[in-house]
Amino acid sequence: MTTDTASIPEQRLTGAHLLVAHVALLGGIVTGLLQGLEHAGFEFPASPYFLQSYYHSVSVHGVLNVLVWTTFFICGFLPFIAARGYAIPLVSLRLGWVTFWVMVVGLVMAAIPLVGNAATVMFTFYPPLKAHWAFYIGLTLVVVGTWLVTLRLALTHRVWRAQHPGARTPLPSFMALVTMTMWTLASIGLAAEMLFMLIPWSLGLVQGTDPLLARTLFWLTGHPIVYFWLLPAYVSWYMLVPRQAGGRLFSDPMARASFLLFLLLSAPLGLHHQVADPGIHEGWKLFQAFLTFAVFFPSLLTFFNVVASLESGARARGGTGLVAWFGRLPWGDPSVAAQILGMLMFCAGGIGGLINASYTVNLVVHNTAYIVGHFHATVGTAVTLTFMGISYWLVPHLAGRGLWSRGMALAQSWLWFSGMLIFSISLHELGLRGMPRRTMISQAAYFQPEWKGLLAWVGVGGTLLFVSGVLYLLNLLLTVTVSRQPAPAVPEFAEPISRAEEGPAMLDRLRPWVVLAVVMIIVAYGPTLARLIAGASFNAPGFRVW
Ligand code: HAS
Ligand code: CU
Repeated sequence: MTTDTASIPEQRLTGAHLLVAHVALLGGIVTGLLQGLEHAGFEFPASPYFLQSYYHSVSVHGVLNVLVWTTFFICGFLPFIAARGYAIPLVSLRLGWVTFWVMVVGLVMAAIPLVGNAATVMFTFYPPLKAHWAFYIGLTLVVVGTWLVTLRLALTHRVWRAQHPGARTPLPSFMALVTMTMWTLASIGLAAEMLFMLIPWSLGLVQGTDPLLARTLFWLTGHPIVYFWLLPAYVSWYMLVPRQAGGRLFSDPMARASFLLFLLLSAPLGLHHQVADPGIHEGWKLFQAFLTFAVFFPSLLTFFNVVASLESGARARGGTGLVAWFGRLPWGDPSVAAQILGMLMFCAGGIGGLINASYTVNLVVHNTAYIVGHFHATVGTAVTLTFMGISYWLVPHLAGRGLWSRGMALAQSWLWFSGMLIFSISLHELGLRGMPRRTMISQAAYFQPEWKGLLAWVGVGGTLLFVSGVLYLLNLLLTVTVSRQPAPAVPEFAEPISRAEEGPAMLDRLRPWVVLAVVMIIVAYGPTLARLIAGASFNAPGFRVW
């Protein structure tokens, strides 16, 4: 199904994205360690030359981890996978490099105020917190870069289609294209918030802003962004891990259906982040709460399909029994182990998401440490540990040298998983005991004695995660610099048991689904946005509080 089509220059482009991603991750784990230790009772080492406050740290941590690490990894990984799926080179390497530099220029623009404490506004940058204009313009450029990635995939798709009329799109390429299309569509909310509200406001062109309208536009993109992080991990779970485990993909049509459902259902449900916001009608909040439960289904399809595929691999390796086969997966392969541990954590993290989404229960957990526990299990483990598992074959491939140490990689994966169990469970429980999120908690006047024991565990978990992160980065660094091992082969894609041709041709179309997705967004958001825009009052002054 695959041939190695990635030329050396194309590989360099992938490598460049991964390099930026990993530098960001380094900053993310250092700040994470300091925050975990602060929770455990150590004094936060604020300094005018480094991190000026706990909140400065949280802003840097959030932006580097969930915006930079994820986005740059994805924009390197998905085109790589798409090209292998199509078995032709992607069009215009030049467009690829222009895209990369647009994103890097944007990143540097955003990073200067961020590091300089002029954008201490968290990764959600809710107004009336106000950042330096370069932060908003920089992030907007990064988003524009992601649109160009979509464009490059779409142009390649056209070339491939002309050469293969009537054939089904290779599944990995289809998944990459659907993921980028979903994201491009969903990022319209963020683009509107930036262009019409935050950028003119930060440049002083308008005096005030409307926080509720800004938040609503933000979450129109802010929810689907979590699936922009998740779906590339799903690509690996469907297309690569089953093959790495010696098995086959259970069903191609079911996998396509799952991705198309994400295209339809990712965007029209961001209001589940605003259940506690006044000024939005409960009817629409409830409607979007139902849609949130609907987007659970493509993940259920994924669960079923991926478990069945893994089982086929484990049984081929001699696994037996109803559940005992699970032990027969190639647990000694760090790339596989990391990703299966990520899947296991996602079972818990995803169920936590359903709790968040349960309208009235959301009022109990909203803005508490519970949410921090949730997203460290999802983006912090399901996604991040999967990306680490992918790096364990991708980086050696790009570098042309074998992984420096498999043992260290295995230890790192288990350490991340166990550190995160401790960290995330403690935060969930602290949230249920009423501890707020995004707070320098050891300084809070309302500090509750019953939080103390659990907070120590947050420090322990955070430290284990830091050690694991350092082992990961060190292993990759040694791989690209001193490893003498021969470069490994890239894992082939899993062959499906149930093939694309067995499903309806509709599952290989994109345009009708995009139209339907737009209609869904208009139905779910139209009335609320129309009312908020009609009644908008741009009178909130900006604040710089830290
Ligand atoms: Fe979430 C808040 C609801 C998924 C990330 N979420 C957040 C925030 C982040 C985040 C970052 O409804 C905080 C934003 C902020 O700063 O305020 N989330 C959900 C729901 C899902 C969900 C219903 N979230 C994610 C994913 C994320 C992510 C994925 C990142 C990648 N989330 C919410 C809500 C809030 C929220 C509310 C707002 C809370 C508030 O009040 O602020 C669902 O998509 C989850 C469905 C998935 C599952 C898991 C299925 C399991 C699978 C694993 C397969 C396992 C295998 C191996 C194959 C139910 C697919 C196992 C093998 C065996 C043999 C067992
Ligand atoms: Cu959400």
